[in-house]
Amino acid sequence: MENHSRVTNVEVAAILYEVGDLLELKGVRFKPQAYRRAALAIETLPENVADVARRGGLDEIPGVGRNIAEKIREVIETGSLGYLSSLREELPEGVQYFTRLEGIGPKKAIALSRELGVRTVDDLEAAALAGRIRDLPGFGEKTEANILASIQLSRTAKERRLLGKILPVARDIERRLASIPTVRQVSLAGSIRRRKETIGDVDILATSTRPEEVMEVFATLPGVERVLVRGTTKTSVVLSTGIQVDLRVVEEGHFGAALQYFTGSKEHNIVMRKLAIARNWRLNEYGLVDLTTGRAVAGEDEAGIYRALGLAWIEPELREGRGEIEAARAGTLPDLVGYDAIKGDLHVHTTWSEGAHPIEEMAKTARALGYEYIAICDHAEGLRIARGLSPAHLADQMREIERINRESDGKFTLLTGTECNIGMDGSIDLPDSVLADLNVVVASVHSGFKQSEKEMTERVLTAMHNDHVDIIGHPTGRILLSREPYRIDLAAVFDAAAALGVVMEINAFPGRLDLADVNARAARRAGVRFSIASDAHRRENLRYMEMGVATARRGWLTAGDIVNTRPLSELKGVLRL
Ligand code: DGT
Ligand code: CA
Ligand code: CA
Ligand code: ZN
Repeated sequence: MENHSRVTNVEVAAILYEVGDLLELKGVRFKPQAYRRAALAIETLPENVADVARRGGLDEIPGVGRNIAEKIREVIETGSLGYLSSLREELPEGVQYFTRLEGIGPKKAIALSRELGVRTVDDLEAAALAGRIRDLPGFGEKTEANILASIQLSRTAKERRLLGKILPVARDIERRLASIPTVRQVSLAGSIRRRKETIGDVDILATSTRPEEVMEVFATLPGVERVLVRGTTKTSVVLSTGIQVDLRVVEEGHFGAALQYFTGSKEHNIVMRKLAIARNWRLNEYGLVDLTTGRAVAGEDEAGIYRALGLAWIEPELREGRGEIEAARAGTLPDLVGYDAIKGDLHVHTTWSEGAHPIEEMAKTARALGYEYIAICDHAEGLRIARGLSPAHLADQMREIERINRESDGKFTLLTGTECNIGMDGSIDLPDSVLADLNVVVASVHSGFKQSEKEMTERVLTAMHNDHVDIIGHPTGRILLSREPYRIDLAAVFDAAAALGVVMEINAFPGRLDLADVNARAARRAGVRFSIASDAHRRENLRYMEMGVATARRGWLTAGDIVNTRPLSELKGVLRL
């Protein structure tokens, strides 16, 4: 494989998952789980697996033994895996898709494939509809009906995706639609406009003098794999990445009402509708209508809908039916932190540990984003898998950072720091004397997630009582769509954080968003201050900050709640730099 087409972690994971699936189909024991464990570890690896391989770190990845490491190297080098190809040849084509259907195990899947010669779920559905399954030995009419129902279910149950992955795709489509001359207005709607952490499907709204033309462009956009519904008011497509996108073209007079309705959330809209009903008005996607007079009260612009109901306009990030409408009525909505309010990033990795770019590259990109400072927080020794720094190595890094600062024009500052590891007993993997010399100490849990709630709470509290610890990194350890948060008494942690002045991180990495919106809101109520940090492992990741700000906004946070909205001069007081 060529250098420029290097495999992604997701691609490697997909291959390992398929090996696991096929081994299971063959009835092999234990190995399928091993492959899946390895796949999951790779999928959630914060660094490109090819980089890990290059420095010989593959077998340090949890779940990756010698044998699987070998396979991974083959995938990295050749882009494919011979073992997978031979497994595929042993089994009839298509079976792995059938076993993903509810109620179809390996035996049935193989029988269906062999007896009917079907290769795809579509073929299987056609066979079921033609009544060809009921006569197979061991099947019958009821099984046939169940298979049909499972196929339908698999089509409606949408997989959720990370906001950070989908937002750029959605914006690209939005831009393409906006560039059509007959298009007047375009907006994202639904969960993606609310910046929810995961997205079911993308909703887009537009107005145009020629709806058919807009739908034609939309249905034939590059990347569209399948058109699910095609009409002049609504068209739904599935992109080759499996993401569904719904476009609705509405009349200009209804745009505001439609935007309000399709932005949701459903919970928010239910409360809105109640307010309308109380006035004998009707609120739907076409407008707000006074039922007494039959006249439209609002509908053209979204703010008008809120105004007519006696409400301040509500930021989409707040529309979850969590008290925002009451606050809008009382005039107590928070002045949410703006996307442009961030002055620096307090958790950035470099090539000194597991990052892909050197300090100066990260600094350059951060400057281009308009930041005043970033804190270089590479891992410390305790995290072997991430090539953590020894105290001596860290001292070298500090000297390097001081040198760069000395040679800079003074408009941008690199802060020294660490993302140290919180051990099982709450200990920190750097001596106090080293911590004392650093500007920013982020401490995070990276292992031992299975501790009891009591143990984990004690562990984190112990770390927080270390005077040198400034920030707790990704405080619940969750990985979206794959790992639950560890058990911890967050209320106790937040109370202690407020009392001790320890800052809670909102980690902006798309798979983390940790603290989550609701947790951040609870922490704010407890008087906690926050850092929003990208946890960048490469230059481009610095842009993940936006997802962290979105999470903060969904947690009702203001700029004053967030330490890195302060200029460097003030940050020094806040973090005891
Ligand atoms: P998602 O796609 O699962 O991430 O979440 P949403 O919120 O984008 O949900 P979606 O795509 O099903 O619908 C988009 C918006 O349309 C939703 O946020 C609110 C509105 N909507 C959809 N169905 C209903 C409904 O049955 N009742 C009400 N009140 N609103 C609905
Ligand atoms: Ca949606
Ligand atoms: Ca939708
Ligand atoms: Zn980190």
